[in-house]
Amino acid sequence: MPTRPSYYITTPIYYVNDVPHIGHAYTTLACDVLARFKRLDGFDVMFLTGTDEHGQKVEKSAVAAGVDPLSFCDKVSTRFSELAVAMNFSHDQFIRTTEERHKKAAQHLWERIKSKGYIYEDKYAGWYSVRDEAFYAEKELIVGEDGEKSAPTGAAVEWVEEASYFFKLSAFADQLLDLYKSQPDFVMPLTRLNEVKSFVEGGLLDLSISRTTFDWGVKVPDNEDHVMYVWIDALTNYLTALGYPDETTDTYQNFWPANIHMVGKDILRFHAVYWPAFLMAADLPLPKRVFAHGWWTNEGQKISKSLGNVIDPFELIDTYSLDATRFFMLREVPFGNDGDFSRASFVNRCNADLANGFGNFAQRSLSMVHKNCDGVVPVSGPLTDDDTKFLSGIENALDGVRGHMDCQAFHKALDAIWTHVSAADSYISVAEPWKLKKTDPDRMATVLYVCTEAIRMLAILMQPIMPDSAEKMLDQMGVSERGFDQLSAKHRLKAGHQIPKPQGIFPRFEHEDTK
Ligand code: ME8
Repeated sequence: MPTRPSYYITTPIYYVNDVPHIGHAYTTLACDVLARFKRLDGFDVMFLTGTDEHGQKVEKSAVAAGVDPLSFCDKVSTRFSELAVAMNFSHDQFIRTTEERHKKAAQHLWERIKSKGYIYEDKYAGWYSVRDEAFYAEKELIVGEDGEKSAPTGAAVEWVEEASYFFKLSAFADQLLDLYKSQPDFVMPLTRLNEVKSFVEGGLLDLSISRTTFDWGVKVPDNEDHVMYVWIDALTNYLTALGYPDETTDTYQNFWPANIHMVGKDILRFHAVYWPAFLMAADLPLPKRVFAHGWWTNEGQKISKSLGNVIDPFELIDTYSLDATRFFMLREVPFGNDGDFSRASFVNRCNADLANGFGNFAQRSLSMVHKNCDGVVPVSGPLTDDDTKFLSGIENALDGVRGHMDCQAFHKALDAIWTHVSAADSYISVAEPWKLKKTDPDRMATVLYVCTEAIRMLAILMQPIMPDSAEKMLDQMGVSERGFDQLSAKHRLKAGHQIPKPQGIFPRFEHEDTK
């Protein structure tokens, strides 16, 4: 039996120091859309998300909340899994770094890197940012007017001196540069690749990979005084989920190396420099791609708890529906760029593309079928050239959409689909089936058949982005086979299926100030 190609996609695992917001929902949504797309396209997919629960930042938040770190993690991690349910994410696993299997994997990877001679003991004296959970070199810091130093991200830094194990990162500069050269799509988009390259070209210092001044972390093997630096612990999660250190399982064999690690631009260095270097040191295969997307701001401002402008994805879903929320996030901003969230653009975009666009076309067509064709999918007469051209346009859209999905250009994939929504609108406006009932009922039946068939194919294509709405639409039409292989003239909609009175799927929203 031919085996299906495999596809392994991961989100960052989110810190549990804070509850989830739109940024977290965004990254996982992008992965969810890709995972759903690949499954419908015949791939065997492993989609991983989860929470990052160790480190000083999480420990401090637990202390501030007055609870022990694990109870704190249990509580906040649950909020992330609730978000995954609310957003209808289709992940195969939700990993937590406090799980035993993960501790075992992280310790194994450590020992393996150590056995190859890339870990040594010394003392760290330098700058650390708890907010970023990152070490910074002196030359990277920004000095404010008052002489205060901060991280390039704006986060506070503190001077740290403690016993530490080090990873010989400096030994991997050439291999990393070779990697970026021989596999230029290892980091995407291109601007991010350039950033990573210049960071490595600027010289790599060895990396401190253990801490001794707190103990909320995975213990370093054979030295209980040290806990692992949270990033070496966290990055290992991508292996843990596949059963590492057992490399013989089918799951590990099928899915490692990962096809894509999706991350925000803030954590690119960890994924595109440190992670491949750890894997090179351990002599393990490297992931195929790290994609770093852009940053959401809220009405022009950085999103932050202290500014009180965090966008709550649960609230968006309650206010605007799940699928409108999913659609807006990936349709509005070119994936990779920064994007500004505003309710006005949310309402405009969803009204134009969903309520007035696809929703209106589907509602009009299916209502006419219901009213004029005894509620059943009509029998089509011979198709005109225009009918065939319109339908084959949608049929052939998959290749273009696939190409965009393969380079994570979600906005282009949606654009490609919406070109056909506009074509559908023009088709029905020109064919005017409402005028044909008396003059040419056979032609009316054919036009309505073509419209219904277009809805079937468009709904199939839209499943990854709006799974609930597409499902409702396909249910209404009695379509049970929904894979992308169904986008072909061979699988045309059967006449005779009873269509219930159509329910509007996409509501029209009002602007806040006109309510
Ligand atoms: O960095 N816009 O976790 P984290 C877009 N635990 N995306 C955003 C965003 C925004 N305003 N804010 C957050 C960590 N994100 C580590 C990861 S992985 C082995 C360990 C998203 O909770 C974006 O994906 O700080 C970003 O990279 C991630 O949340 C950071 O999540």
